[in-house]
Amino acid sequence: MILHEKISAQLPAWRERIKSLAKEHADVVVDHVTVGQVVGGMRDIKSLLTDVSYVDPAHGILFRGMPIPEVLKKLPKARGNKIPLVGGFYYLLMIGELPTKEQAEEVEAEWAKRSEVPDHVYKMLKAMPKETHPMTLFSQAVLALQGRSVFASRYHSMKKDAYWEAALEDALDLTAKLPIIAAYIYRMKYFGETKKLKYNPKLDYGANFSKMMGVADRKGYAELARLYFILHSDHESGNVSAHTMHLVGSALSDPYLSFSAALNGLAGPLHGLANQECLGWLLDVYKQFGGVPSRDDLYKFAWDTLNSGHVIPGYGHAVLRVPDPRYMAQLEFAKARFPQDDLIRLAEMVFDVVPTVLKEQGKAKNPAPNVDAISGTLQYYYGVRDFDFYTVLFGVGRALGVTCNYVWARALGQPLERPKSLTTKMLEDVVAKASQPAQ
Ligand code: CMX
Repeated sequence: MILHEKISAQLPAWRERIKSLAKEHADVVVDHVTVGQVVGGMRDIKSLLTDVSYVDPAHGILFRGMPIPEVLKKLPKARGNKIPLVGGFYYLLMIGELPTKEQAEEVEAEWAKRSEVPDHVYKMLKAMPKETHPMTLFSQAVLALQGRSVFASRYHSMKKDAYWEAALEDALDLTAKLPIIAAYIYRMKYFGETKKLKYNPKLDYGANFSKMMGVADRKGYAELARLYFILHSDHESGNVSAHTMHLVGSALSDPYLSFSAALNGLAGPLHGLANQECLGWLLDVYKQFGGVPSRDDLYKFAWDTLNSGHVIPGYGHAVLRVPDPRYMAQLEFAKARFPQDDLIRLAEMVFDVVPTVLKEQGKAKNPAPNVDAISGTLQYYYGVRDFDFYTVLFGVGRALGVTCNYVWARALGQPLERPKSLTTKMLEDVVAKASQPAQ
């Protein structure tokens, strides 16, 4: 298939580049590590390698070097739609080149062929207690597919050079099944529906997802689904979900094991769970003031949140230092389609007021909105109002980026990840030594 051919063609040159770096330049210093970084979550230490995406602190995410507006403009679209085909975007992430419409459709067709979810996954999901969090169900469903891993089944018979081909098979099989799995979790958990879902090969990834979700405005929601999956796909390699996928994959655990682990990281409140908290915060404002409040009331509400010891969800970022372009793309999507919606007007007002409040407080390094500040609001507009489901949507998108990274990590022979740790005493000794006057 097309992705296989294209990667094969690119591989010799990539392998040469990595070999040269590893063999001829291994001692060149890239970065230095401070005590603050060791005790502070390894923040900003330059120690991961990926070509799939890069987060520029001053501009935001670049997918294969392309900013979001360019991605949305240049990638092929299904007739009558404004948001690109997810299949074409996957091609871009995997291959690093813009696909033609035929190439995008080839990936879409590949997904349709591989989309069927085996019976035991449905049975397992149905057997879980009603109160199980949808992210737990999602992660379990991915794990339940692990028995189908081509990578795991070929592991003992294939050479290292061929790992990536098995990984690509798993990447396509896994991403193909996620719309059904996510939509099934939604229909089962919130509507008690347990009928198996079917992927329609005549529809693309986004349209299939929209149809299976059963939202009223199927066409509008298909556009949102495409946008949402594209925007949430990748954010370089250091964020918790991408890093988890990379770390677990570095042990040669197959893509199912690795992605299930990544989802467990995504389920954390400081990562993917934040989107549900953001919408909750907006709705709290809306409820408290019986509608969109005045700027002054919102200003006070934001300060009350901070004074009560809470963060303002959806604002701030570990790397970005500007408004997140993923936030901007979603805001533009909403303003082009439903500018008068109360929650969108409120989200815009929050964008105006909260950065001022955070700047006055003087703690957050970036007082601007991140991707999560508005994503739930858009789902809410289309009638998907079960907050705890939102991270599942994030997970479907995130699979696109992390599986590309997994395939390339195997293709380029990335080794087992194993940083070194110190004890507190050792770190104190480092500090004591550094503070001694030079002899
Ligand atoms: N509201 C209140 N305080 C905030 C804040 C916010 N939105 N963002 C940062 N701060 C505070 C931090 O809590 C920290 O306080 P302490 O020094 O008391 O610990 C201080 O400002 C410095 O933090 P930072 O270096 O600017 O930010 P971090 O890299 O530590 O954290 C993030 C980044 C996203 C976790 C943080 O901004 C935050 O908690 N935001 C709200 C939750 C959120 O939106 N999460 C989604 C992130 C996107 C994603 O990964 O999905």
